[in-house]
Amino acid sequence: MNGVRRRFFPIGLTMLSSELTSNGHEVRIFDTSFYAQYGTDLDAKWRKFGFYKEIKKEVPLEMKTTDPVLDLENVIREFVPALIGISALSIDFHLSKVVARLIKKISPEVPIILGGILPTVSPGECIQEDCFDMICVGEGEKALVELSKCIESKEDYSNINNLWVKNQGQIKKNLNGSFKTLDSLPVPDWDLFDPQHIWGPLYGQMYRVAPVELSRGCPYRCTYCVNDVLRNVYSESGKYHRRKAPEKAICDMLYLKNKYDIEMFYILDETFMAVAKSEIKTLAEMYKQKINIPFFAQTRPETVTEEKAKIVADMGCKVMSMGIENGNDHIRKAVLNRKVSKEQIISGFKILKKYGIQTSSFNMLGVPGETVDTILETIELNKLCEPDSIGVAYFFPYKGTALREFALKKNMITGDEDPNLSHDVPVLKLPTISQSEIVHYFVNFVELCR
Ligand code: B12
Ligand code: SF4
Repeated sequence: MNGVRRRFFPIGLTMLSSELTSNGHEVRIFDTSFYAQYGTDLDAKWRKFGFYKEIKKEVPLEMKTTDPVLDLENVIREFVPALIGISALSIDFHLSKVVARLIKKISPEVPIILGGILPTVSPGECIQEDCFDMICVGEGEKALVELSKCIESKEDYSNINNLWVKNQGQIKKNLNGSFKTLDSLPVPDWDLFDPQHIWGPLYGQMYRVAPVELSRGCPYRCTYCVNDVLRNVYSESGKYHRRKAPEKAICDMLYLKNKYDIEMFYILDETFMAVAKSEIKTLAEMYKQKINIPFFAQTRPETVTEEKAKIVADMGCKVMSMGIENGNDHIRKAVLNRKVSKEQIISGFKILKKYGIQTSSFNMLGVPGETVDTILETIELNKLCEPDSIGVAYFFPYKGTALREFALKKNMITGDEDPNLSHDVPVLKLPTISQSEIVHYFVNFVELCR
C-alpha cells in the first residue's frame, strides 16, 4: 500500500514475505507503488523545492498502465490466497480501506489482516472498519507465521499475540508477545517485489540501492515520533532498541550486494551512530573487508564524535542525514523533547564535513509555538551547519504521539485531519503564526538557508 510513490524496497514487507516463505508458505505481492493513480510523486515535489537535487541521469519509472482493480482481481483469482495482508502507514488509511473493500467484493471469504504503523498507532480506529477481519499491532514476523500456520491447519487463531481479531461479534485483543531477535530473521528476499524499487536517488545520481536495517528502535523519545509510541506498545516485549550482531548484518548485506548487484547501501537505522565507538569499529572493520561499497545513513548530531566520524568515513559513509528540526532552543527542548544544544548540532555537522561525509538536514515547520522568528532561527541554524542538502516538511501530529495530544488540547487540530494533507499545506492552526507565512517559508526554505 502506498500513499507516496516509493523507490526503495519496503523493508518491513520484505521481511514478512521472507519469513513466510522460509516457513514453507507461498506468498504473492500486489504492489500499488507504480500505479499512476495511487500516491503522490514526492521525489518530484521535493526536487521542485530544492530538497532533492535534479537527477542528471534519471532511471525513468515504468508506471503501470493496466487497471489496478482488474489486476488485483486477477491476482486473487489466480493465486487463491488463504489470507490477505495489507501493510499501511497513517497516510494509507483511505487507500487500505478501498483495497480491502474491493477484496471483500472479489473474495468475501478470505480473511484480511491489516498491519504496519497505521494499526500499531491507532488499533481501535482500524479494527472497527468492517473490511478488516483482524489487525496486527507492532512487529509482524512471529504473528503472521503463526496465523498462516493456524489457517493452513484450520485451527483457531483468535489467541495469537499481537493480533486483534474479530470473533463472533467480539474483538479479541491479544497482548503483544516477545520480540523475534533480529539475528533470527531470514535474509531479506526481494524476488517477489517489483525490481524498480532498486533504484534510488542520491545527490543527483541514481544508484542501485539496498535498504538494510542493522537495528530497530531508537534510544530517544521525541514527542512527534513513532518511537515514543512504539516504546509503549512494546513495553512487555523486551528491550526496545535492538541491534543485529555485526556478523549477521554483514552476512545479509553481502547476500544482497551479490544477488542484486548493489552499488550503495541505505542503512535505515534511525540513529546509526548512537552506539559505543567499539561497536561501530567492529562493524566498520568487517564492512570494509567484506562489503566495501558506499553507504548513507541517518543519526542525531550529538551522537557524532571525532573518533566515530573517522571510523564511519573510513567505512564508506558518503552521506549522513541529521535532524535540526527547529532552531529555537525552547521549541526544540520543551516542545519536541530534543535535548540538544545549538552548539552540539553545529559541531555534529562540522565534524562529519571534516571527514569528507556530506550532510543533509531535516527540518519541520509549523510546530506548536512556531513564530516567524523561530523559523528564522531554524534558517540561521541551518546556515551555521552548512548541510550539503536541506529537507523541510510541514509538521503533522501523527496518532499516538504526545505532540498530537497537546495540539488537540490546545485546539490546534480537530483530530480529523488527513495526514496526506501535510505534503501540501501546514496542518496546525497556530495562534502564533499564519498558515500563509508558514507556506512562504516552506517554499523558500532552501534558498533562504543558502
Ligand atoms: C526508513 C523509513 C522510511 C524510508 C523507507 C525506506 C524503505 N525502504 O522502507 C523512506 C525515507 C522512503 C520513508 C518515507 C516516508 N516515511 Co518513513 N520511516 C522510515 C522508518 C525510519 C523505518 C521504517 C522501517 O523500515 N521499519 C522497520 C520495519 C521492519 O518495520 P515496519 O515497516 O513497521 O514493519 C513491521 C511492522 O509494522 C509489521 N507490519 C508491517 N506491515 C505489515 C503487514 C501485515 C499484514 C502484518 C501482519 C504486519 C505488518 O511487521 C513488520 C515487520 O516487523 C520509520 C520509523 C519506524 N520506526 O517505523 C519511518 C516512518 C514509517 N515514516 C513515516 C513517514 C511519515 C514517512 C513519509 C510519509 C514521509 C513523507 N512525508 O514523505 C514517507 C512515506 C513513504 C511511503 N509511502 O512508504 C512515519 C509514519 C508515521 C505514521 N503514523 O504513519 C514513521 C513512523 C516515522 C515517524 N515520523 O514517526 N520512510
Ligand atoms: S531521534 Fe529521531 S527516530 Fe529517535 S525518537 Fe527522535 S525523531 Fe524519532
